[in-house]
Amino acid sequence: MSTDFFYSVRMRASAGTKHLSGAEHLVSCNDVVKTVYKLAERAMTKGTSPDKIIITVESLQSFKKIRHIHALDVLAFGGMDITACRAAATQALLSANISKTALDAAFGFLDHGAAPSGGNMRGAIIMDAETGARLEPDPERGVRVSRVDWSENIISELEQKLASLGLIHFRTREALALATKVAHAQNILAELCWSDDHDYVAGYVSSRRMGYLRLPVMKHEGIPLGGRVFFINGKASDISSLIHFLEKEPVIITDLGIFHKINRLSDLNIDHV
Ligand code: WAQ
Ligand code: MG
Repeated sequence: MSTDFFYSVRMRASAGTKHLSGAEHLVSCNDVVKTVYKLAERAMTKGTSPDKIIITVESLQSFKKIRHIHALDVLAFGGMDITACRAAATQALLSANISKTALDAAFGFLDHGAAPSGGNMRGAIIMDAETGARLEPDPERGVRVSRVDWSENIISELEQKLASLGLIHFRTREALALATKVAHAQNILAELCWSDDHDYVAGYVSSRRMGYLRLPVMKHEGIPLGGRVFFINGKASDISSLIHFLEKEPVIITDLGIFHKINRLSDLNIDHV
């Protein structure tokens, strides 16, 4: 697909210093105005009235091609408590060649607030999958994934398939898009994530090979901490092109994977992960 007529339309709403909502779509020039309206509406209907809404429209003309990718398969765990979810996450990540040292470091950061000043980062940690060293240039901010969107043609099927697994929150759709882009980066072996919202305890572990393992309880209710860790096996010298891909290069998800429900850890056939 030519990108001559593609734009990124991004919205950020805030009240004082508090971030209220944000979203981004990649659309053809014909849909820019419609999308600006849609995002303004979303900003205005989130409960708290924003002091400020910033909508940015950027041409993607400098990118010769928009990359089209397939969504990760979704494997949704049900009926599991925090201990079982974390055990499943650990087992899956070990099988993706993340070391125990790196895993312990990653869980520690997400449990205690990954920003050096305390609290959540806005973006993600990039971690050496072997040593657990943090490689993101700005550990306070982290790396912000953007420029990824669902093709309009598959949105309704996506929503239907997620709903068939009982997943109806917009967060799942957005996290699956983000995880799909991340899993397509060179050097990234896997991702670990859970929400920083105190009333949203779900998270996931993902990679291109194992898909999106949706874990319903990755932390205790009421904890306002979470984050994302991208585990890499590359050298520090590759970091800037990795960050460029994650933050800047446009990617559209044009096809869906399979959607499965999993009820026990043993249903996850780790040999095939
Ligand atoms: N790029 C990189 N990291 C990000 C981004 C981004 N665009 N957005 C958020 N983060 C990091 C940041 O450290 C946040 O503190 C953390 O991730 C969590 O963000 O139902 O809601 O938006 O299947 O709270 C996962 C389960 C929910 C969804 C994830 O994340 C499901 C979620 P939140
Ligand atoms: Mg959040």
